[in-house]
Amino acid sequence: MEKMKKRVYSGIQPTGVFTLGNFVGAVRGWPKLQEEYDCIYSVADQHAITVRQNPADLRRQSREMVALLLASGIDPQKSIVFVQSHVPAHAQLSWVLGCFCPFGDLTRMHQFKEKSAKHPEDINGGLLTYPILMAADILLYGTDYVPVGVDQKQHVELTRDIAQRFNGVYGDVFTIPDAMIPKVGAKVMSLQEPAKKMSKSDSNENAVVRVLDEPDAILRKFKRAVTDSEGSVRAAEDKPGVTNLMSIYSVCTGKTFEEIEAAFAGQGYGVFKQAVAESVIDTLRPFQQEYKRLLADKAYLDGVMADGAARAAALAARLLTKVYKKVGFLQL
Ligand code: AQP
Repeated sequence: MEKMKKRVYSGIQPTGVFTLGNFVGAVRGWPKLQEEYDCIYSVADQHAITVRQNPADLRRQSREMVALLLASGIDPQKSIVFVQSHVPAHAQLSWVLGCFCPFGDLTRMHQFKEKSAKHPEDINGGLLTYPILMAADILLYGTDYVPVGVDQKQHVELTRDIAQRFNGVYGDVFTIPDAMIPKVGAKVMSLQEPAKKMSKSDSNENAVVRVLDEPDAILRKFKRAVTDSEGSVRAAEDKPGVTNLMSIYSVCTGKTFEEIEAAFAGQGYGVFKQAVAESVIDTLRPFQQEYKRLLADKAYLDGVMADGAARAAALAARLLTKVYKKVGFLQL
């Protein structure tokens, strides 16, 4: 695939308002990449149905997710923003790639294990083959870099394996992508169970800060955040709660861990939690205002989605045709 700039691809599931984890680990970094790279950002509704969704909610949340992405600073003139199910090539390539992915590799994925444990009543095939669809998302566009949180690293590695296996048989069809993981904030943890990542679908609202939460809710959640009994603001493996709050504060203020430790030395967690909450409120304020403005303009959002889908489909069709020819599907 001919490209002027290196290509970036990433996606987010429209499973609800995204969390501070999604924001800090992934979405916040996406707008900055637009100048240097050709960026494609998708609302991954096909991934979302691996867990049962209410159809009306999924539809609404898909449009809202587009507004959330634009509010974060993604410019649909510079980047392609689209909804995954609007470009059928993702599902089409996914089938082919599934035939190049050993079953055992899929059962080893952390996310499959975690989501199977979380939804024992519905361990469906989509939950297992999710990484194949993700590989198709990435490989369809000749992607060089995939900006994601660290929880998705294993899936990007599997994508590389699939691409290399396919290229080994048919020549250089796929670009081999690299994950792009932020140095700080790559895994924001739950405020209530700091050993677990913060997740959109967590049923305990105190554990999750959502990017549209009102300031008083943000303050309340941080005040209730689980820490430890030591009372000193310092990062350590056996202090996951405090370390998590320090990462969040570091991302929101640009301060290093050393600077944070020095600034809060001798002060209790109460003062620190207040400061973390205020830094998050300040970071999210402009984003929240822009989101409200965008969501009021449904026609504009629908136009962005239609334009994005057309541009993505045109790119995807080229690569899919090449793959179909390579594997021997009869061309009419
Ligand atoms: N806690 C996190 N810290 C840092 N990055 C995170 N990401 C997710 N959680 C954290 C990154 O956000 C991007 C989009 O994620 P997703 O919507 O594809 O789904 P996910 O990884 O399954 O996120 P959630 O919030 O846990 O969703 P649900 O609850 O619906 O399953 C990815 O780049 C991810 O790395």
